[in-house]
Amino acid sequence: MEAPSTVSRTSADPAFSADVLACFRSPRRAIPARWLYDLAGSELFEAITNLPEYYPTRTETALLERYCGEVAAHGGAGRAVVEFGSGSSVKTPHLLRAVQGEHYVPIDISGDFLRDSASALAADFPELAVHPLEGDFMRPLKLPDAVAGVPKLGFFPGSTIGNMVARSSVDLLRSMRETMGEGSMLLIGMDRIKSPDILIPAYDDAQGVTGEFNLNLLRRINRELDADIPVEHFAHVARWNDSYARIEMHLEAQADMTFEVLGERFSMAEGETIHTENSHKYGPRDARLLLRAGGWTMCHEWTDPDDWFALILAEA
Ligand code: AVJ
Repeated sequence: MEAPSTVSRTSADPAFSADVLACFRSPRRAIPARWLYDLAGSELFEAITNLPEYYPTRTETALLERYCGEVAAHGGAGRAVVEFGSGSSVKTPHLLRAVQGEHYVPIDISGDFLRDSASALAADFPELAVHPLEGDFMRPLKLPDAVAGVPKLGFFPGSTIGNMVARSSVDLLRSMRETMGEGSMLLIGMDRIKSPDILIPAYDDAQGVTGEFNLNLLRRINRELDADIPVEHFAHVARWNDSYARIEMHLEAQADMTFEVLGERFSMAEGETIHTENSHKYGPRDARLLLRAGGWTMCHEWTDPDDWFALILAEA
């Protein structure tokens, strides 16, 4: 008789293993950016937002501090705020205070994260009805009954839309429109196209934090997928791809190598890269066209004096 299995190897997320194996089996190696954000990756990203070279977070936060009153005046007042990806506990209070609506619906794929940020907010806004919704907002979702018939203001800060290729961003904007309904508004942050002299350091900082953030993906693969990738033989690379108007993050092999992932053997040659993230940038007209393709019309836009980042209010 066979002994019952007592092996307690941490079971890998099947979607993660599928994406990683597909990457190494393909000649064009790429891994979806969402896998960068495990606990260590999320902490490193948090550190990135405080770097002197990384202008987006502080620029957007300043715009929100300054212009949320105008967002309310341009039709946002009194609406239920629906936040897509409820991470940004520092940004949301500015909007909630200005809009003065009765309802807040934070949406996130991670239930734990959602409950933490929702309860933190509920403490600061005792009058606000908070309705956390666990789900994947890339698809249309059914909002809680409590906000049925209440006008809605979607909130999608952080230039998160920049992570997506054009086709996926349009799908997402259409899903948001379907989730919230016609007559809804959307406040979205988008990073502007600017000189690579500003962009590259923002994604390749002097302290090497962004490099650590990128390399953490390989460490995660080693940890969770029983792999032996020689992390020390990879270098972080940030490139401006002008024809796609995006910053690309890659991990570049510094030597020929072979390694194993989940029992399968792979090789990479010196100079080959793994593409790990895109960060698309949008000029003023690009942003409007993207929104229109997704079913939204821009009503107003606020930018910083350098025009580095835009906060855009649109309606469905
Ligand atoms: C979280 C997608 C907005 O693209 O600027 C920052 C991610 N990656 N530095 C961005 C990121 C490296 C960030 N977003």
